[in-house]
Amino acid sequence: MEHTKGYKRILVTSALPYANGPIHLGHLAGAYLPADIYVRYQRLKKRDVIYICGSDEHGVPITIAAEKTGVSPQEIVDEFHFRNKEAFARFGMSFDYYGRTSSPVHHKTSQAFFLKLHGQGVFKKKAEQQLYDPKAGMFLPDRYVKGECPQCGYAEAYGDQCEKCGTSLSPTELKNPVSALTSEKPQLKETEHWYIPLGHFQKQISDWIATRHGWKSNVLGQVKSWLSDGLADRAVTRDLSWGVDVPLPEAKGKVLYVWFDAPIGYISATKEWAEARGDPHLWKTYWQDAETKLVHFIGKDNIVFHCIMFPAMLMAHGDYVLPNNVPANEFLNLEGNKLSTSKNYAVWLEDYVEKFEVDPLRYYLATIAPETKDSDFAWQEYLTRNNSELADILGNFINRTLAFTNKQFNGKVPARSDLDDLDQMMLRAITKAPKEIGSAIEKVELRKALTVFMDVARTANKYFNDQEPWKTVRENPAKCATTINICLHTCNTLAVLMEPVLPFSAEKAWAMMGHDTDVHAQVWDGVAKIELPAGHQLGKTSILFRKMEEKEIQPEIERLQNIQAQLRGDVPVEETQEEMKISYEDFAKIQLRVAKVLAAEFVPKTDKLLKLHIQLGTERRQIVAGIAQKYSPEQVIGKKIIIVANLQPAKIRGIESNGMLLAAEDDNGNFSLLALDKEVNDGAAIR
Ligand code: B3M
Ligand code: ZN
Repeated sequence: MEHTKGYKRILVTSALPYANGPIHLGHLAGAYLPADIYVRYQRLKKRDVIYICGSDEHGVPITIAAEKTGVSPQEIVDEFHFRNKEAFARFGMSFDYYGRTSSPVHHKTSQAFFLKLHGQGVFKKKAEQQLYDPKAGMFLPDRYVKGECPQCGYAEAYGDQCEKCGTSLSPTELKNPVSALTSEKPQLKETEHWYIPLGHFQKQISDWIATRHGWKSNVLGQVKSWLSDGLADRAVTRDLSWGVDVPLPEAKGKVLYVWFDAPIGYISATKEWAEARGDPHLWKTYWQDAETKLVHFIGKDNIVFHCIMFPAMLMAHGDYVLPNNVPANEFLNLEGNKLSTSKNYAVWLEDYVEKFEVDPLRYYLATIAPETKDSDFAWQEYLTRNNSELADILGNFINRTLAFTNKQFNGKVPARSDLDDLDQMMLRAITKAPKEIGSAIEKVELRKALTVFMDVARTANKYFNDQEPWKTVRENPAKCATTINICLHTCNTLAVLMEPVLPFSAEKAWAMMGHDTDVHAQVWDGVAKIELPAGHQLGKTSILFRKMEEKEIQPEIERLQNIQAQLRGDVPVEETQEEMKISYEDFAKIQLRVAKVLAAEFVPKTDKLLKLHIQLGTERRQIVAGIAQKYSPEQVIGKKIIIVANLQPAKIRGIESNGMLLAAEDDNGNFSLLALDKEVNDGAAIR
């Protein structure tokens, strides 16, 4: 990677996550944690750096999520924008600004961008035949067409891919296609779209890529393969109702393609950041001054957009800087299997932060960052890394040093006198650490940075052992004082050097060293030189890293194993039950019971869901039911209903549901709750 030399400021972005679902560990390891570590380091280096991110709120993924839950796209993005923003904050993500692409500034900015390119004659307008749903009155995105896979015959293949055999498809290849919205047979209908002819930028992109020294080989590999295939025209508009309207009178009902507007979101968010700082023009220096180093952190599936499509847009526009680096990461697997959002095979950040500490996760994820190839998250290894590295090496060194100082020196820094070889060696190790760790972070080699960091703590533990201060305290007090002085000096340095990766522990350690200043505002280069004056009073000592127990992670491991067992078919899954006969034992596992509805209310911002408080004999529970379009709260209060009582608790739109009610629905949409024929007490079992 090119060094920051020669640049006046750094603009760092992380991919804007789609606001259609929560953040999981795969996201963090790919595009977010590495960027946060990089940015925190740059701040300690006292460089002018800003870190921009936000929600990607357009695109078919959002409309699909909206349809699935029966709410509007706006409700979906409102929910996940704030949930994700909050989860990121709890994880210590230090964005300078977290925007959203539904904002008016973004709509204006991306429309102006489109118009500038349009005015310069950059786009090609092409008419073509696309699938149209006459009943829904709309053109169908690829994902909205279903039909038979031409490869394997699977009947439920999507217009962009068959989920059974994995083949990429185009919707016109499907046999017997139907609209996923209405089940109508789609018709071919002509529509017009604007295309960016990427081929026109082929030479400019290739020449620019050739100057990108130090880029990661996985990134260059992908880019070069796209280039050697030859760049094709890409549509930048879509026939959809959700998105940024195409700002042309003849483009009614059309919106910008999400991959056209989303990267412009980096620019709009920077504008909003500048506005919020009361310096509305400040964004321009970050985007338009050649002395800005622009770095995009992304996952590997976004490479083509950040290394070809967006740069081509920026080149065409002409006013903007191009990315200096795009350190894309490979993927993170989970317990040896691919992460899957739809199968719930993931560790969700918002769940994690409810149960565990943040820094051990940041540490473990950074040590397994998928920098050059896919890597694997395993709970057992997470525990081991926490216990044997954070607790036993780093935490142990700091805690034993502080405990010793408290006991033998009343919590005050003892004076240093003559230095022996071991003292010199320890001082050399911490003096060179900032530079070594720093140059690894500069190259976004986080695994290496952490290895060097942990080695300093290892060296420090060995130094403590070899100097045997518990003996010299009696035999040679001056030597003991020198040893402890150097150990404290080392703790002080480690407190700052851990900040990019372990920001919460850094705060704690810094306070334990007796500082009332801000650890996040220290100077990376100077930290090893800070003198702790003899007599300096340390702060209150507490355990820096708690050891974790197996039983804390066991439920997490079991949850993931259960999902895998279901996917393998060892345990029946919902989707396949339709065609499947089940044994009596399986049936007997389901506990059906009578429940009385005590209270009912609409779930805010949805039109399908009711939240019910129910009585089951002596027990009270809450369930969420998708019946709001058929029953009002008043109609169900006081009723006796039938529920599945031993379903695993689930969160529906953030609300805990402890059971599922039963209802019948026919093909005409007639809908009825299951009711009892005679009076029976609530809580009664159904057999
Ligand atoms: N939302 C895709 C993704 O989350 C997309 C990134 C946009 S970055 C401008 O993978
Ligand atoms: Zn197939």
